[in-house]
Amino acid sequence: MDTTAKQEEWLASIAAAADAGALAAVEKRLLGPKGEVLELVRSVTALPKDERPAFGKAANLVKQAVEAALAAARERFADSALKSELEATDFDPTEPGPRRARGTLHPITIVQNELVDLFRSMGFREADGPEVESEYFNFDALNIPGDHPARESQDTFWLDDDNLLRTHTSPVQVRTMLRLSKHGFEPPLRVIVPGRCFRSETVDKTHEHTFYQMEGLVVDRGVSVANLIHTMKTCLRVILERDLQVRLRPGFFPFVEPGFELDVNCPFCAGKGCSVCKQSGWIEILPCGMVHPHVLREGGIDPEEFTGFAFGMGLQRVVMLRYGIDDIRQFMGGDLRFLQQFAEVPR
Ligand code: FA5
Repeated sequence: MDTTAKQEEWLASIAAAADAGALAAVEKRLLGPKGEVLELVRSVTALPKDERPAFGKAANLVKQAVEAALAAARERFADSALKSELEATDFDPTEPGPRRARGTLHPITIVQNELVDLFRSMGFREADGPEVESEYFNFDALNIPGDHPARESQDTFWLDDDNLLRTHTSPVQVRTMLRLSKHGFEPPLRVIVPGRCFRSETVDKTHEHTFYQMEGLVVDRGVSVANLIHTMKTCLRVILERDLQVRLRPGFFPFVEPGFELDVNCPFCAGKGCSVCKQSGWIEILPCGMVHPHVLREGGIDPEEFTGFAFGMGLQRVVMLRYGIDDIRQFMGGDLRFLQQFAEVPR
């Protein structure tokens, strides 16, 4: 059989196909189950043995040429189909694509990261605890029994009789001390606990139902109020990037003795009195104190041998002072115009 003539005939029928449908029909006729090209290849078995090698080789070359021509024709039709689709949709493929919007860190995260870095540089480590907390760790272990009036000041979201959404990060104090003493370790202990807290409060300019605190706890031999004040002042100076006036006044928390409230002079009115500081000229920012002996004992640490200090910083308040934000509701408001002002690239 003249394979060259056959090849020419088949290539011509491929070239003559006017569209993708016609090409598919040609392909079926040539390479389908009983296709003409395959029949040609198979016909080698009918030849005398000495003619087979030459014929087989020629038939395979024809098959390859047909396959290549079909592939090229398929591509041509695909290209022209895409082209006509593009023309119909008025799409300009040379235009640059849409720019992907880049997220930025939330201002609370920015300040929290800086605080964590600062406290790490002072030898603190980070600790964590559950947001769904037991009544025992949130209150009882912190020297706040069921009938204690201090419970009234922390309106609580109860989940059932024993569990609640933690109202502060202080429960992690006892959890951390217990973890340490359970394994036979002794202080020194220096931890910070950044975390989310919840209170069933009426939301206003300075109060949210969901807010962030950063707890700090230091336990060692001979820890004093002087260590506490120095640490707090260092922290505020670094994080607020200025020397604000601070004042320390007695504050009551059942889990510290003595307890303090560290206030800063209101930067929004320079202490004259405004709606942010509730006309007092001061913003309460850092409740703190010396860890109560009962709490050390709950954590498995001997209060005769060790003393400690603790603080519970309201993170939103620090962020508000740092950036001059006068309404806490902005943080959870989801307004991108507000959030994008703190454009810091995630690290
Ligand atoms: C406490 O939560 C104590 N656990 C703090 C503490 C820790 C005292 C260790 C002593 C030793 P207080 O309820 O004052 O204290 O809250 C601490 C800070 O959290 C407040 O100063 C305030 O900045 C912030 N905070 C409290 N409630 C809210 C709220 N509803 N919205 C936003 N911030 C709040």
